[in-house]
Amino acid sequence: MDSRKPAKVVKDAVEKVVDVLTPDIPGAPGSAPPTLEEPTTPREPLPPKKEQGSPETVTPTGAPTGVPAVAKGQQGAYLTTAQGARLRDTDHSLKAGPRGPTLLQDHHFREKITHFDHERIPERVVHARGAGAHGVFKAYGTATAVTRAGFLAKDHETDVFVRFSTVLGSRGSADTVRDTRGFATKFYTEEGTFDLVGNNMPVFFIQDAIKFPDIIHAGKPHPDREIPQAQSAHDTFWDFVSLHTEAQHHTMWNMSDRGIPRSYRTMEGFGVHTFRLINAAGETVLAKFHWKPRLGVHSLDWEEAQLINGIDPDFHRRDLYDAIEAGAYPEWELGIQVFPDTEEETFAGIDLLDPTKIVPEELAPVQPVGRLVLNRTPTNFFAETEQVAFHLGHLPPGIDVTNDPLLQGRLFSYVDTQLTRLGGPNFSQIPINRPHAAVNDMLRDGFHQHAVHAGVAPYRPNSLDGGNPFPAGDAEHAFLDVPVTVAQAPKVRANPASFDDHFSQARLFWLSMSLVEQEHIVRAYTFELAKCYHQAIKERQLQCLANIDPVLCAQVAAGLGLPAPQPTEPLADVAPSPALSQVGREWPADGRLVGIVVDGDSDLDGVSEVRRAVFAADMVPLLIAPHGGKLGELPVQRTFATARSVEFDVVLVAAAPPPAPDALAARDAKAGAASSVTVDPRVLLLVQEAWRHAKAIGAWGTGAAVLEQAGLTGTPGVVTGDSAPEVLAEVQQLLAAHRVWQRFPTSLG
Ligand code: HDE
Repeated sequence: MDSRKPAKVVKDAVEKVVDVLTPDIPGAPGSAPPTLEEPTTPREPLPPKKEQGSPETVTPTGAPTGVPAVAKGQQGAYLTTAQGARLRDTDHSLKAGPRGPTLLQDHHFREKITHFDHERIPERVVHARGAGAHGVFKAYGTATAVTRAGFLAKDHETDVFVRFSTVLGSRGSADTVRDTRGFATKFYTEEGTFDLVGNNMPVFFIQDAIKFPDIIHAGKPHPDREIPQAQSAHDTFWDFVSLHTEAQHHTMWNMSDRGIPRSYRTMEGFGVHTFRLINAAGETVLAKFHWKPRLGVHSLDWEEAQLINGIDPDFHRRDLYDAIEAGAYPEWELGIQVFPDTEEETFAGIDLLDPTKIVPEELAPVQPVGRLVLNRTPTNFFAETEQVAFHLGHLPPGIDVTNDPLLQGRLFSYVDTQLTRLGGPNFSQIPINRPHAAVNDMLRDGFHQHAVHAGVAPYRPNSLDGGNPFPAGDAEHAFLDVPVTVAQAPKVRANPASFDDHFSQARLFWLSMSLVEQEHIVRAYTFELAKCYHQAIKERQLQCLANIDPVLCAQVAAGLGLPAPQPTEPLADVAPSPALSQVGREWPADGRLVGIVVDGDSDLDGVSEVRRAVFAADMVPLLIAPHGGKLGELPVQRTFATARSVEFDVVLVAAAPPPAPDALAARDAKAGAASSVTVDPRVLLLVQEAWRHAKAIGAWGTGAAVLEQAGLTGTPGVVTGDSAPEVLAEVQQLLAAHRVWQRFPTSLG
């Protein structure tokens, strides 16, 4: 509306309203097309995207249900109120004259602002920061001997939604902090939804759910200043874990490279608890779930992680979405460790109900049962990733719980938390949470009830609804609570005696690491404890480390400048588990980012050839040049001003770009002499950082001069040569090992 001519506009509007109030209402269903002149230039609406169907007409994963998809909230060409009344203007509130006060009667204004005021919902109390994706799980059929779960039958395909997360940080915190990562998977099985709500570490800080508020209060920012955000490097965290020594094993995982994953795509996932599986014959086994990433377990370097937190706080989110959109679909194999369901519920002397313990893969191999592929990013972050609600009690027939006291408590917590977070008990009706199985419950009413339930008898037994709904049996795939005998025992607030062993598996983990991984662990403990203000807390944690391993303790103590205490209990005699180490194996390099430094003088034919070869290897080439635009026919993706090394898995240098003349002049003037630097300092920083983070580096043509000037030539993992494809081939070999491990200094061994 043209605000410079209010009187005329109001008069026009009144005339139009009079037009509208004629019996043949333009635009009403079935009537002639509206003859109203639009107040603003009419624009064709964008066609709705495939996934923008209304909740009623699409399944949670976006698959149409057969009813024509209608984009609720985005129907029709015209802007409307929430009730569908067409609007002339949404840019000006209704005022008593152009300079007058806003009128209370402006219902459109109030509806718009009120809705906006309530757009935010409480973030998750833990795991607030996350990223999700849709995918498909296809079973190998290898699990049918141990479970009747239909989705694990051979070649069965099940839609899934996965949400990855950090634990401590709030919704807007950075991705690459040192923390545990959530790995929660919703399988929309035909026998009811199965939620596998796991982490990227196989153990937990506590053995009993009643301690969860304690560990989380200790890890969250201090209550007075609300710092630090998304960090464990502070007094309250170390105060708790050093006193509550059952946390030591998980803490060791956090201090290892597992605490800073390179990507969600390169994380393992673990169900943590032991579950009970039941097969068609009614036989049971105990089992632990594992996710194995196709690209291998790969982590960041700590300095790299810290830089990324500033340069690209959305690093993991971006990586996940970019990979899916580029067709490099993230993949995991689901595996199970299977144990006999004995009365003791132990295996090889390890208590299977203790969530601070693993069973080493060498003792119980992980048997693959299916493959997960994530192939679609969410259409709307809030509707899907934020509103998805996981719960350990979402179990299909064939999978049941055990008495792990952490698992038992979680069975209560996950429904309870949604009542506040999603505003009531009907969260399973939110599109992303809707089961793909037919639902016929007798739950009724409540906030945000979307269903229009028919019938008069939501109770059993009934005669008025013909006895519906009917109980199911085995033949109808009913859920089975395994009739486990509950021991005759006094009611106590106590743990089994085996839960008292707090150090042996932390030691097992430490001894299973390569020297370079041990060095990283030492540095992580030293960094985190050095951030504590209280001397007593550092000393108490050193005592825990002494009980895990004297070398570890001595190294951290030296870094802190404190004496290393003696162990207060005998060191556990444990065999290492090589499967825990990330070093020494080779993995596919697809999906990795290759930065290529070029300038106008580069061998552009060589660069083109390398780009093609990088694409052919399913990796992503990104050209880094002094300026944007194009070099010859080649598109430039990053400039020296925007690129930082942490973005790339490997850096190739095709030219030795000189410093910009003004930068050189300024530098020379400061130094009082001509500079000896002949390569742009930003390129030198790029390769030096890549080197420090143990990434493969390659150069050909004049590019070799850059590595020469950076002092990197001839060091491990630095490849130079005349032929661009040959340099790339060697670099690709290096990538398979994830890092040039020998570049990390180590004082151990
Ligand atoms: Fe959770 N946890 N948790 N947790 N957890 C939540 O549920 C809780 C635990 C895990 O992406 C909350 O919906 C208790 C272990 C993931 O939406 C809450 C205990 C493991 C996610 C909750 C644990 C996890 C959560 C917060 C101790 C690995 C994110 C929001 C008994 C096996 C799910 C929500 C998502 C989220 C409670 C321990 C994994 C409050 C009480 C062990 C991946 O219900």
